[in-house]
Amino acid sequence: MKFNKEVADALQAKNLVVALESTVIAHGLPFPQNFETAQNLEKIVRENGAIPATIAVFDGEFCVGLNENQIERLATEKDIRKISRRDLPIAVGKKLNCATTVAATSFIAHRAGIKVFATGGIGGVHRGYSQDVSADLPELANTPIIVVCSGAKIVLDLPATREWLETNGVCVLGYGCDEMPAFYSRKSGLTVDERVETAKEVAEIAQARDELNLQNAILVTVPVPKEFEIDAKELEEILSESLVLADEKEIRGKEITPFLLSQMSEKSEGKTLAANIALLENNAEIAAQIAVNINKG
Ligand code: PSU
Ligand code: MN
Repeated sequence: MKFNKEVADALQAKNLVVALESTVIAHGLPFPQNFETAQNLEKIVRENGAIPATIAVFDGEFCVGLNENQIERLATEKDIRKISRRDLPIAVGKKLNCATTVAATSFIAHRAGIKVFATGGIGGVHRGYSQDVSADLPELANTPIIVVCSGAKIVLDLPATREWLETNGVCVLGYGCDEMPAFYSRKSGLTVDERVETAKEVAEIAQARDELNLQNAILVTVPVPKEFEIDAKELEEILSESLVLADEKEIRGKEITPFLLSQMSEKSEGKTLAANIALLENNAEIAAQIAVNINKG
């Protein structure tokens, strides 16, 4: 594991570090928005009093905290592999360059001693193909970290994903909301386990989790900022068209999300992309505030 100096110092002094995911940069957003967003997320974490640690793998080394050149490589190079837990030995053994999913980022961040991790949407149970369950879910069930997100990726079966989290002991908090957000939409009809209003409450709940020695993640779900929300009906339309297309082209497994995201962005004239960036930025801000409050506790 390789820490950049800033992250190493920040972890040693206190624990004012927020982990950031890299798959969203390499495979979730198009260039150049991916590069700009990755840099902005780091800036937002800093402005809110914490140190950002974007996590990725270069030459088979787990990098915790990247330099600008590494972020640029993630945003531009074509052969960056999207890796989940199952790929970790391959990434290290074959000295690959990789972007880490929520599962792989959580794995590395937790082992680095980082307590808070911000992302856009977690993986989950796929629609119409319920054998495809993202490795994000079992990772969250077994990693005591705080993940700040806007729910699960919209392309998934959200009710099935919600059930999975409940069965497997992942505590789902609604940050200023009573329903679990549905990524681009603020509502899903699905409940959260508790509504919270402040970063301080999240820090207190996380502290209690640790005292109870529970090994599950806490999922802090934050709705997309209102002005970027996309009407659920409008979204459903473009999503089902994109799903049909994916099926026709026989796109499966880890290729499916990047394909659907780019299709939806095209069909919505960039609205889904703008919403995705807005929620990522908002989540980074809240994650930093949570990190600050954990350190006050
Ligand atoms: N949510 C998005 N875009 C993404 C992802 C999530 O809006 O690119 C990524 C995350 O890295 C997540 C991964 O961990 O997709 C899950 O992929 P899979 O379903 O293949 O496990
Ligand atoms: Mn999957």
